[in-house]
Amino acid sequence: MIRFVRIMCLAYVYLIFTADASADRPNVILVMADDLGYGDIGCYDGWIKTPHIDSIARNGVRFTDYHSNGNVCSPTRAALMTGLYQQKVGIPFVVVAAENNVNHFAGIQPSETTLAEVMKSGGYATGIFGKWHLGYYPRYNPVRHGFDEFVGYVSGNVDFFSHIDQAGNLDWWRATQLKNEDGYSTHLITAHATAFIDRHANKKPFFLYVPHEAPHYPYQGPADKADRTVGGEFENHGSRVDKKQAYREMVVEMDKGVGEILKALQRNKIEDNTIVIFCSDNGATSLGSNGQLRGTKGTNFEGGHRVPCVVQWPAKFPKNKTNPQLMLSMDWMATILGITGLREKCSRQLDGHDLTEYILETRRPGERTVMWGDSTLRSGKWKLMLPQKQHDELGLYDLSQDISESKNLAAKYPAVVELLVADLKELSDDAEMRATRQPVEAPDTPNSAK
Ligand SMILES: [Ca+2]
Repeated sequence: MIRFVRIMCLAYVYLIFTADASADRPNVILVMADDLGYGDIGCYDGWIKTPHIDSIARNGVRFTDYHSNGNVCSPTRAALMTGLYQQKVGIPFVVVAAENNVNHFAGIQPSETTLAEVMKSGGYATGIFGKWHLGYYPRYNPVRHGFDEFVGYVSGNVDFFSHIDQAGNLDWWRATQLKNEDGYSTHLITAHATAFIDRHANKKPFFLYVPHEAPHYPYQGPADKADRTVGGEFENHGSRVDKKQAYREMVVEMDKGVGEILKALQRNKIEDNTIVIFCSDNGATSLGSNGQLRGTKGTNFEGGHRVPCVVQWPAKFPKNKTNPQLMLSMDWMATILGITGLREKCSRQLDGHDLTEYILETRRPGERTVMWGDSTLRSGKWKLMLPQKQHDELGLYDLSQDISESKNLAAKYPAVVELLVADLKELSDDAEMRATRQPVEAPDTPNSAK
């Protein structure tokens, strides 16, 4: 009898605990800018005033050693959505709009497990509003990869007003239906995101992914007009002469959108238990600023992938902290699944790490070994670059002393080079061996409403 009572008590405690754990699970909002650099925004001493993004840093944690997985769009998004190196997802390159390029047919394959799929299977409502860039064909659509709702575009960029991609096709979707809307894309993305929050607040928990277009080209501010027409001739980067000023306007408008999201959380009284992450998908072009970092988008110098990232979770995370832990886009999946208790729902071994203890500062910053493509490795303070684009010699940099990568120490430390070259080969060979293969022709009918 005593044993029976004890078992019943344990069962009761277990039920209370799991019910509470479920009720307490935080909402998660992941806002990502497109091509925003380390030296662009206020809380990174940048040249553009961004009070709303800065408020997340004040209310939470600002990372100084956060990196996009890729130095261009699609690879970072592939890693962010799967928690894996982009090579393993078969997307180490940009999925392009032009159909005469075989990379046009690539995308996120049905065999992958996405962050959205796991969150959805764990009872979360899921939505994405903005840029997908993980495949043009219906099988690649976000609603086929764990998102309940999708409004936005699947290519790398659209006209901010006409929503036409750089191949001259209309690219604005509601789930799998091509359905244009009137408005400046930054405003539309924000409006859909805040409406999603209003719809789902205080029901079941939600995962909201807000991949903004700003400040990617075409450089168009909110007061401009459409440049692109279907089948027309246009300059991809837009018709504005003062492109740097347009860039600033685009970032300011995105920052206001972040403010609208924060206001929606306050309006619904869910700010305290909602994790809000803001980050970028790669470094800035020469139009923006990567601060003191060398290189730009498209290169493996720090300016190509060390980017802004701030996060707040008022209920649990510390406030107004600067965090030096090395972190990559692919770490968010393991971190979010760890926090929400959904890790066991994902059967894959992830490349990303759960960094919650580092964010909480219950663990001191730790050294890691990570790669960018098959040519660049970071291990602790060391950065190895094999000969590559804009770097035709082998490079070794000590980032603890030389964040601008100005002194190549390869000749001085040949033993370190040898060790890191071997580490990179091992990591890279493993990723290549496990890589998902991509189709070399159209996998299904484009623009269909299947
Ligand atoms: Ca980008």
